[in-house]
Amino acid sequence: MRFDVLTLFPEMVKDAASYGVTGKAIERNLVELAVWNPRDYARDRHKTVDDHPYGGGPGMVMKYQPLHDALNDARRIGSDKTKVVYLSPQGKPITQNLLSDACSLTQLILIAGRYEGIDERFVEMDCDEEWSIGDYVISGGELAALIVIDAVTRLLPGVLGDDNSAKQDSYMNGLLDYPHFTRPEKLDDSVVPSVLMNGNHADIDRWRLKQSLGRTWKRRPDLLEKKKLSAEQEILLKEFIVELN
Ligand code: 9D3
Repeated sequence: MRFDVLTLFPEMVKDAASYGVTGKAIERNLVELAVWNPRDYARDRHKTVDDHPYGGGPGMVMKYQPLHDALNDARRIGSDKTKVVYLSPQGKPITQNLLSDACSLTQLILIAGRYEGIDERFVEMDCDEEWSIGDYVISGGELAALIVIDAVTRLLPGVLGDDNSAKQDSYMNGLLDYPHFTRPEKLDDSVVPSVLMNGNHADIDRWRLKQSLGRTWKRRPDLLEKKKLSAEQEILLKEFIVELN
């Protein structure tokens, strides 16, 4: 899998991706990351990449030509399954399912905008999809591109240990995570739940699943409404609710 990011801040993307899971995946050649700066494709001597919006109004808009020429170079790398995605607040909200589907691509080209946005004709003519990271405002597409790169990379074969990916499969599936504890056993008056100290792994699994169900019920009821619970899960959630009272 390769990621190509069109951005006015290429170092921001390269640097941030060099840490942790994404950094390791790049080092191990499990993914490739290249950045393309539209400014390198500007044709005037001031290397202009933005201009005033037609119709007036505040801010600036990224010009078509530098984006188009940068994208053509990114495409010239050549890959059999390429998608071009513009990251914007107007996009389809990103979900784990959308990102899972992206894993079957061999090249994902991400367009990070700055200023008020980009010329709409680039979205229409050059991009395949428009994605958003959620209903809040950030200052440009770079952090959104990094989120996509991070979340997709974690799903690629060989990136996470077997241990971790199995866990991801069972718990990612529509429930929030259970609480975690490590040493020491006692912090002032707060102690680790005793079930975790007894070494009974069936009890521990049941407790964790109950916590996951209970937290999801309390904090994200929207997730539970979408999910069909098994008979055992229904019982555990009822127990959680009873134990609350
Ligand atoms: C405050 C400016 N807004 C005027 C109504 C428009 C606006 C333009 C550009 C808002 C944000 C941005 C920059 N945002 C992104 O590039 C972006 C983004 C986001 O802000 N929210 C959620 N997902 C994304 S993906 C890219």
